[in-house]
Amino acid sequence: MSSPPRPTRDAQGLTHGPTWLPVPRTHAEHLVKRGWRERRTLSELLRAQVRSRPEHLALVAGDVRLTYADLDLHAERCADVLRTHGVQPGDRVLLCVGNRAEHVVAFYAAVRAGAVPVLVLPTLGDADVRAVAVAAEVSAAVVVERQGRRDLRDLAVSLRALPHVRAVLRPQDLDVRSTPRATPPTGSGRDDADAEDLALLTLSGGTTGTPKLIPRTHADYGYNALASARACGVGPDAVYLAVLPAAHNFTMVSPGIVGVLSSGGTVVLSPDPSPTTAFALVERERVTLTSLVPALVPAWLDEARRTPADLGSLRILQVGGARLDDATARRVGPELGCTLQQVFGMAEGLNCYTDPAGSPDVVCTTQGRPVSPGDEVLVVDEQDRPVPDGTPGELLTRGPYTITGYYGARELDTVRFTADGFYRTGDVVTRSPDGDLTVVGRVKDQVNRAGEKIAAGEVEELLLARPDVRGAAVVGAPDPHLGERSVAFLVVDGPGPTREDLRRDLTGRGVTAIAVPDEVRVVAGLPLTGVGKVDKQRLRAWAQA
Ligand code: AMP
Ligand code: DBH
Repeated sequence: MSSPPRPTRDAQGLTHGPTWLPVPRTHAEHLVKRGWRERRTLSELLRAQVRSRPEHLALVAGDVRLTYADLDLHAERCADVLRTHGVQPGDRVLLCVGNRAEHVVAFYAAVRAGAVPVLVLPTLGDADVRAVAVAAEVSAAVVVERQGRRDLRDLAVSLRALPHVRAVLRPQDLDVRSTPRATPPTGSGRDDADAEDLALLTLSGGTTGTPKLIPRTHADYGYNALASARACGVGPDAVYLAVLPAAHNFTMVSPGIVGVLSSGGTVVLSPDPSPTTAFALVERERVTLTSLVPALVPAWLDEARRTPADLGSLRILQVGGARLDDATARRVGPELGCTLQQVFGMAEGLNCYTDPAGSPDVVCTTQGRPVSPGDEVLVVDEQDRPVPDGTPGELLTRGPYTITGYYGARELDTVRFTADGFYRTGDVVTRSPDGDLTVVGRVKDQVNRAGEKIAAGEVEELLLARPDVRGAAVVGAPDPHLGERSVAFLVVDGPGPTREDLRRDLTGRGVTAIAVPDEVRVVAGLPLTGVGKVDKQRLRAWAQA
């Protein structure tokens, strides 16, 4: 692949030139022929459902209940609001709304106006949101005023001051509470967009530095959503509960909000991830599918034991975003009475799922297989040479819905992508002869103890296998003698193990003595990122303190 043209910046800091790389047309045509690329825009996928089942419930959020016809009318009206504020096709519109109906309405409205929503979690810090707004050169934003205890009004003011921003709206400005009874027929509008256009910018990272912008097209995101819906058996009878932040890629597309609404199902937004809130919604709305990060699973299992709520409608619990330990995985089926589905995905593209009908051993110990036959995966050593099945190596991937470059970040692209367009995931995985992937760690997530590399993920898995350990994270801390020593942060039941307990336990299980953490710190909880992944940056700072 020849090196792509670089964007340039003018005196006002605005970008000129390509900020993202469309798939070459002949390749796109090849993918369409194989059925690996959607030909309709995301909004056309929704409209097809509006036409098939206008009175079917599409969206529930708080006291807002919208049928497909209502959602269509609101999206249309909100698209007009955006246009009135000067939003034009191709413009970026930042959405920082939280799990509210307006997130979904504004998403489809922006897309209809041919604009590109930039999806931001309301837990992202002000400085990071501003950095995203600047990098994407957004021309408008929808920002919630409050999220939990966080006040985002100052952020809204500072966004308004950016030279490229024309309007900053609040969710209530979109007015989804009134019922717009316009003239039928619905689902007949037209988009200012084409399937090959940029559909949205989503964010990755959060655990390591400023988030990167990920350009996704209608064609690839729509395919991602529909292929995922198929893998999860999602159709019109599906009721999906969005417990995780709605703006996160897992919640949007795996199959999430876009997959469910493109398949005629119902999306229910939970205002918070607590099992008490969620279980009440499961019972009331007869939820069939929901998704969690591993950090939430123990509290859900505990609450399932005492809840009076009827969870009988729940068919699949998806868990992903970080590694679910095998011991907790085995508890899900028996204790929640539903099927566990592990999901290994990334906003950059690749989605892997375990088979809901698969053997419990595979479902509980692997993170599944790529959802598309067009996904290519390589497991490689440090020289990018493929390793044999069962040997840990870095996962590289390329495929019909995986990006080949970030948005406006050509320098980064040369590091994160190979010359032939594979994304370097940074994840260390093993692959079984059947093609199932198991995530064993991150490339750089290791402790370098006197030159010996200790894989944090492997030690965490061993620690989590203890009945008294509910959460575990291992990081390195600078050490005058060892270079780095390993520090295990543990969330425990009861007094928890001492270092000596761990030494006896781990060496008794045949584990090499250097893997035993040098220091054990019991904490009330592990610090988490906005979506709920363990925040290792913060833990490293704690370990040093
Ligand atoms: P992001 O690039 O921010 O979208 O985060 C994607 C990353 O989350 C992946 O590259 C993995 O490191 C991690 N991840 C997602 N799902 C899983 C999973 N099921 N098991 C382990 N790690 C996961
Ligand atoms: O962690 C992720 O980013 C993620 C996890 C599961 C994701 O993007 C996805 C599924 O699509």
